[in-house]
Amino acid sequence: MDIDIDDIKGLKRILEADIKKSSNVFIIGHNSPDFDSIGSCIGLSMIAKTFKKPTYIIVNDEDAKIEPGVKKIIDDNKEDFNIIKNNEFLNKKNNNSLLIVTDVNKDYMVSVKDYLEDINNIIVIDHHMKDEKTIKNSKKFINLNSSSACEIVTRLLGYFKIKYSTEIANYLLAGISLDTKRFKHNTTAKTHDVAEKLIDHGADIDYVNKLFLEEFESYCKISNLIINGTTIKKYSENLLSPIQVSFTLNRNQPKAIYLKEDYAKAADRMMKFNGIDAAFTLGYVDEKTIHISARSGKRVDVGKIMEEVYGGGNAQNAGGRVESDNIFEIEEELMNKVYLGISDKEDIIDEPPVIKIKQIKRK
Ligand SMILES: [Mn+2]
Repeated sequence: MDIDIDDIKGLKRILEADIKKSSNVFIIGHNSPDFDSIGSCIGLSMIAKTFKKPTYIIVNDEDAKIEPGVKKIIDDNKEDFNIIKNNEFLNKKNNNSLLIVTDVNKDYMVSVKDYLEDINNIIVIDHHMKDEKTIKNSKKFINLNSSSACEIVTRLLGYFKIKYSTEIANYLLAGISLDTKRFKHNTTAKTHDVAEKLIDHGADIDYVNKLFLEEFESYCKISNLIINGTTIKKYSENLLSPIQVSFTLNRNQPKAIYLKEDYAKAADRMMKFNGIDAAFTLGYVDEKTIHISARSGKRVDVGKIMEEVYGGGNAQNAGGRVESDNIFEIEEELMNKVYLGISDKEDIIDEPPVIKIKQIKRK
């Protein structure tokens, strides 16, 4: 059955009744969590915890793919708020579990999409438009006038008269600040009212801005790496649809050290460009160790290419390490491996139009 909840006091009543009658409570936001998603999860978890129910927040994304500001919030709260992955959710859920979905209402945007039918009680709290993919058989409070899920959750905390820490006030303010682009969009009198309450609770706009800055600096660092250090090779005679592979490394400062996660993010970001079939990013993680992150779509098996020398992984996602003080030599070797890997028919997953390779085309 689908129930629409029209007002926030109604939502409060339903939350209270449903939390009380459930054996445990799971809270989930959207995949690739942002500040609004994680902040509202933590706020809702505060509410469920006041009813002394085992309460868990599900974040199933790989650590390396979570933005640094959000990752910091998750790391700092992992234990206090039982932040778990899908597998633990599957172990702990039962017929009396309550699932609260926040900052999202489409089924394909939550990591537990395939298990929604197993959950008897789902409450969706969101500020985005509904469509045909909106989670079925749930109670929904969807308020398009709210700036953010954190705005809704901050109001709920007020109605429940729950005290919360300065840190939590900061997370909620970060969520509102993100979704309103720092109070410039979708901002109503209620948004300001809620922000004032958070500041009363000790929220500090400087702290919130610092969280944003961390995201921004990391974004720029990876953009620079991509812009200044990417070369693209075509590995095919088929002019209509050549296999295109990108190789990214810091060519101006080849000895520069980055975090392993940065290489993964750069490769992920390269894969978003149309026509890139595989992306390799390489660089140092300490003075002598080179890390390689490899990603691909359907046409190249990067796991196979990587496993030969440097490491391993699966067809779409692989990585590895090698010790060397000449990164360009390693890149050259990698390009050869890719060439050999692609020319071996077995390495082409999901057979595309016939691909013949005679030589690597160089720029
Ligand atoms: Mn949001």
